[in-house]
Amino acid sequence: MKGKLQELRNRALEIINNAVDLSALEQARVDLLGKKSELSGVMKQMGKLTADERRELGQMANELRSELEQQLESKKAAVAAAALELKLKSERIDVTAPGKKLPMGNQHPLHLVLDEIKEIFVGMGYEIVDGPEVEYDLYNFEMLNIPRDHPARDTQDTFYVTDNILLRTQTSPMQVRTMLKGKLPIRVIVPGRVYRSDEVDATHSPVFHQIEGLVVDKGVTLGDLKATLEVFAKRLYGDDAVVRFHPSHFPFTEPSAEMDIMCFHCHGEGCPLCKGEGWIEILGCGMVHPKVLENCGIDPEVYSGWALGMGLERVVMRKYQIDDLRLFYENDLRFLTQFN
Ligand code: 2NL
Repeated sequence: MKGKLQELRNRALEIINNAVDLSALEQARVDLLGKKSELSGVMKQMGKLTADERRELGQMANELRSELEQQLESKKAAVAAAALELKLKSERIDVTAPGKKLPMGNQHPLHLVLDEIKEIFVGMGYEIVDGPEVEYDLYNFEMLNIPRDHPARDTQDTFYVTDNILLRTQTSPMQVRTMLKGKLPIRVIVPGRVYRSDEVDATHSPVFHQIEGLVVDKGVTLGDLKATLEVFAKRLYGDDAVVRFHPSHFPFTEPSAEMDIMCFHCHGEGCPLCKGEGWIEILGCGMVHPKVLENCGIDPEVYSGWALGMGLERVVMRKYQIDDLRLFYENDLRFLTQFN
């Protein structure tokens, strides 16, 4: 029996030594010291021994039990310490490590140029206003002197929601709303999203952006229009920008004009950029048609006004020589990050 205890001790110490975690140690404790353990079995057999043998073996067994308990405890402490160390190591944060560089966003080119244009007009005392994209036919067409049979009304161009409600095809309905409020004089810039039922290609999109402007006051003349737009062109394109006006037609202005800027590439000679013209069209404008003023409750005998309209995408495309409008909407960072 002594030999058995000796052999049990060796085996037990090895088991304890090999236990790698707390659950293995608990299992070892149950196996080695529990009621069904070999050691308990040895104790139970003590009755068969003589008193002397029992005293000697009993002492050995008790010593072995307390030795194993001690070994289990110290191994447990070692395992716990190792686990803690591992945890601390894996969770360590190096507060001195250099930070990760996050990619910085930048303004969309449409927004960049829109901000520039707004800034120029705000600098001249204009107010920026915006309004609904779902509009009444009345404000989008009727009040603007665009008759029922005008081609712009064609359902092929206009997204109708109901018979008399549509997605605005221009931002003018907001100028109508401004005039209907009746607070004069008016100096407003109206940028916004507009909708036309166009197929997508390099120069067309069913959703695009317009910037319109409206001035209504006593004694406003075509001279005011020309002077203001010339200053605008020079602020946007540089002091050496040269502009010209030529007659045009819009139902809501009379007279109507278009403003061109001398091609900044060939200076009027004609080149691929201006398609041989020497001049590039920038915007449409004109004196507000007396009928439009009247429709909006303003007496054309007392007040006059001028208005302008331009397509934001086209202005930006010319400014940065972008040849495909779809680039604005595709969110390709290789394109978008070129404008800062
Ligand atoms: C263009 C030309 C234009 C207007 C828009 C306007 C608005 C009111 C009264 C009179 Cl409420 N006119 N807007 C005037 C002239 C031209 O747009 O080519 N746009 C892209």
